[in-house]
Amino acid sequence: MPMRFDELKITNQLPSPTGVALAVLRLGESDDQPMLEIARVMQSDPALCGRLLKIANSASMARGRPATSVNEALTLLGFRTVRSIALGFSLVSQHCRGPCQGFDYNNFWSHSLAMGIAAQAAANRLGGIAPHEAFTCGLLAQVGRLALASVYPEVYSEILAQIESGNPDDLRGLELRHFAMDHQEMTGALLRDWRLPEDCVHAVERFDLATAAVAPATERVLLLVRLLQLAAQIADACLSGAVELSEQQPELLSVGEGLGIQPTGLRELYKGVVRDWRDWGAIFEVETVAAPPCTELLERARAAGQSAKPQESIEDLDAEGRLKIIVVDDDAVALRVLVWQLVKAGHSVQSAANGNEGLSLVLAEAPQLVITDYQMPGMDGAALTRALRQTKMGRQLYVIMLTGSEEDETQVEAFAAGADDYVVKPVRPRLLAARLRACARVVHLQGEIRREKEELRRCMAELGVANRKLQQAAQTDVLTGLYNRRFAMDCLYEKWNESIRAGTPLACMIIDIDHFKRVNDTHGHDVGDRVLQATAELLSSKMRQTDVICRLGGEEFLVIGGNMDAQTALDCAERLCASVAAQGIETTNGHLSVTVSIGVAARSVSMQSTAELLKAADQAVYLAKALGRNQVRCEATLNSPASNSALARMAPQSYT
Ligand code: GH3
Ligand code: MG
Ligand code: MG
Repeated sequence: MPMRFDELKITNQLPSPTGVALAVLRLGESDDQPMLEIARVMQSDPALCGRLLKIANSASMARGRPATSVNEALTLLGFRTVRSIALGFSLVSQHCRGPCQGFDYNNFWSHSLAMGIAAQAAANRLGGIAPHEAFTCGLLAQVGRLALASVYPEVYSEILAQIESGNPDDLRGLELRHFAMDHQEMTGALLRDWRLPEDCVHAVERFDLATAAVAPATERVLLLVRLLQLAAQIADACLSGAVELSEQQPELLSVGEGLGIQPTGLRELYKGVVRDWRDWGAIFEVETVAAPPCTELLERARAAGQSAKPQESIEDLDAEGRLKIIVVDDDAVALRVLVWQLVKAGHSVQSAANGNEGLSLVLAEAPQLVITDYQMPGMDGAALTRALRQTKMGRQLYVIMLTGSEEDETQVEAFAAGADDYVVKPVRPRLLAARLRACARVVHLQGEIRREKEELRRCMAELGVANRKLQQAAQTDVLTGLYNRRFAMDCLYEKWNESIRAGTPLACMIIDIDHFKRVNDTHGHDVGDRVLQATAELLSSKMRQTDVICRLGGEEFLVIGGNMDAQTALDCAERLCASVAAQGIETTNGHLSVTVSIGVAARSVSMQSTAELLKAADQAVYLAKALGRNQVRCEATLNSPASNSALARMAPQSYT
């Protein structure tokens, strides 16, 4: 029997952001959030902070000095981008694998990430749509597929197998047949649930439909739809392993043209996307499959038996300021002279006789400086530098280009390829020494930045752990391990607002142990404590995971049932009441048993606040006590004649 979205939501199997991502999402919409508040929230998740820093410093984002703190990353990226990243990262990390066997989770995220990056790059180019918005839309444009795979793992697996084996029905057709809902609709529902902008929701709901053009939509939505269609095509190309766009993607070229992007522009855009996709893939821990030339070379070097081991980062200078250098030159004599000069100056030097050999050696050895000749047969100095700059290690390298002439054009080309400096041949020793000092200063500074970053990361990790512990302690009741009263009140307030916003029911119950004072008086306080613990354990074991149970104080507990109506709460309370009465508790004074009285209340339209809801539950407990204890009462029974006379016999008292 197919379920509706809100029913599916209760199953708790739908993908949803958690932890810090959820907190960041709740901080709101605008870019003028107080930075300190956002940074405070973010810092409780060191892993997320680390990734943010990486993204802020990634090739497509970095401007000048690298960001070394969360605050800087926030300023650089803007709150809304950070919000998208947190959301994406939270989803990817929770759903990088799952129960649906036929669903390729990694492929899904790899494609989604490429779509996000492509949509962002296209939005950057075209204007009209904020790039962070395009990124979120692209990343999540097909999240409904993940949701269906999560909720219906077996059936979805079968559907995917049917498509593989050539079932003429398309994926959406099969989804509709089995779930009365297709993944586009599911995507829309999820994005709406996460409160993403309505335009984004409309766009993801229709980007993949043949009817996209027919369904009425605003200009902005139509533009977003086109961006997503382009992004989907680009993502397909990325996953096919294409390093560059070719005529083999005529469909892609024509979608690009529809958006006014000419083939050359599109090729440029694609290159950028592939680069960012690989960078971000590493950050999000999603596999990306393209094989750019440098990886191939690395593989070749490995196959040739060299111990190619690309290193994460370059080591700092050693104590004497000695640099680890690789020199690449096809001119054997010039090479020997230069190596000799460098060794004499105290550096550690290795050499290669051509570009390809040089690339393999650099990737394997991770030096601090590469000095390469510009003009070489095969891979020249510029190509070598460009290939190096595509690798993580190569981006941090200092590269000096040896040029044959001082002509402007040659130097401009050397810098364009990514060189940090140049030296004109023949190399004059004093000039080279001066250049090396500049290089040493940069290497040293890089080392400092890296150490600061590591220190910061370590501090953030410690802070995160301490924060989490503190937060947990501040929310927990020590005796029972349940949430405490403070948490209960915050949580009730949140659920109250959520229930009003979403128009869903909300119930709560106050559970009070009967004649508990007698337990203390008869058996002592320790036994009383044991009874409290055992009752708390029983209550938690009987509730749904989504219900929140807390100790209000003394021998009183509160259960908050989000999305729970009055009748469900009553049934549940009856079961709890019977379970407690039936439970025997092992104590140092032998076997004991207790009973509870439960007051149930549900939010009604006439109620103005959580205080009124609690008061109704409190009065219902009071009534249960008056009517003889070991029973459940709800607010609706409060004004019956029987209850009025029972209440009249009781002394005024409150149970909260
Ligand atoms: P009723 O059925 O009307 O609820 O009677 P009662 O005895 O349960 O209620 P009353 O409020 O009179 O007594 C509650 C007792 O709970 C009094 C207090 O000493 C005891 N108490 C409160 N906190 C703790 C605790 O942490 N440990 C123990 N052992 N007893 C506690
Ligand atoms: Mg009591
Ligand atoms: Mg009490």
